[in-house]
Amino acid sequence: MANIIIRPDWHIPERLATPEAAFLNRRRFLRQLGRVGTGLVATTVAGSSSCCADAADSDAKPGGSNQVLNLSAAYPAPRNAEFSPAWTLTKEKVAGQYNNFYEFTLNKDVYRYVDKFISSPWPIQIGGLVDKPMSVDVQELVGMFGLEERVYRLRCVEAWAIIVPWTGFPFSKLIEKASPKPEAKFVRFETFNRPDQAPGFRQTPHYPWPYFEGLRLDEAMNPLTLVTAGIYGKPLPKQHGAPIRLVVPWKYGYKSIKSIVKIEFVAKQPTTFWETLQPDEYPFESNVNPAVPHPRWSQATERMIDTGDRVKTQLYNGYGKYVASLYPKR
Ligand SMILES: Nc1nc2c(c(=O)[nH]1)N[C@H]1C(S)=C(S)[C@@H](COP(=O)(O)O)O[C@H]1N2
Ligand SMILES: [Mo]
Repeated sequence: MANIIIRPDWHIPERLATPEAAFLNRRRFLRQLGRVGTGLVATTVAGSSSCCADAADSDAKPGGSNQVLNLSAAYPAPRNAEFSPAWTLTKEKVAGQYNNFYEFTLNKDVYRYVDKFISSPWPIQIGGLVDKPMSVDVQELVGMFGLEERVYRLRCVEAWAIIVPWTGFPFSKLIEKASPKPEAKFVRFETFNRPDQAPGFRQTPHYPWPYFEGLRLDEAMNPLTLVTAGIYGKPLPKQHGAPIRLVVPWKYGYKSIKSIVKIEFVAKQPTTFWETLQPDEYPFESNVNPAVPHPRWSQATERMIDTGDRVKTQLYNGYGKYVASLYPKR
């Protein structure tokens, strides 16, 4: 197939440039958390409530003397002025009822199947080729880096698109903290694997669960790459990837892996879930590109899911200013 993206001979710069912190109001964030001094307590929520807010709810541990992190107090987070375009947002309800999350269902009505999914507590392992591996609960992780809001476009490979305000922090901050060794050239991400909490696993036993994805380290360090805990000024509803996901807005949506449990720094390009299933259709790089059709459909235009408007797809989903330099002409 002539038009498939050819896997490039990647050039990884010797020195990883530290992206300028675009905007972070950590002080305000910590104040909102009501956190003073040390002793973050990861909260435990027994069972799961019906929808959406449970990732933020927190209860004091019995007998615990430390202050409890109350993430709901951190919302809405301050908007980063650099990512505050005048675009019309996709309606919240539509975005929350039209999702891809194959752990639950192959259809778009993921929100109907999420009740059993327990998204708190949520330990995350960060390791591999790093000087400072960590195992932290998501609340503690978010407490380390603070939250900001950014309006991004998200383009699914299926040619639909949304414009939504995400709440998160630049992945580069976490990478700097973990301090990758010089051999680390890629990052691998993994989602939960709980067939008892999500019905999709058993409907697709031939899929290589758990869902896994990857980025080059320089893509991971790009200031656009957002570790995301919220949407529309609230903690992520389960169907959007509670309690923590990635958002990589210049790549097709499947790179924006949901409900992450593991982040690993590796030397070799990792395989990905979709690449394992269909390498010709879902290559590792997967940058949004209107000139490269999917083998089974055009990528020249996309449909906004709430209005049905058809708009022209843009190279790198319109984020060339930030990412074109990662992909020199070849
Ligand atoms: N773990 C996991 N992450 C996932 C997916 C999935 O099936 N499982 N689907 C991806 C796809 S194809 C898209 S388009 C986006 C959709 O994100 P949204 O539902 O929040 O709009 O999530 C991505 N992340
Ligand atoms: Mo997608």
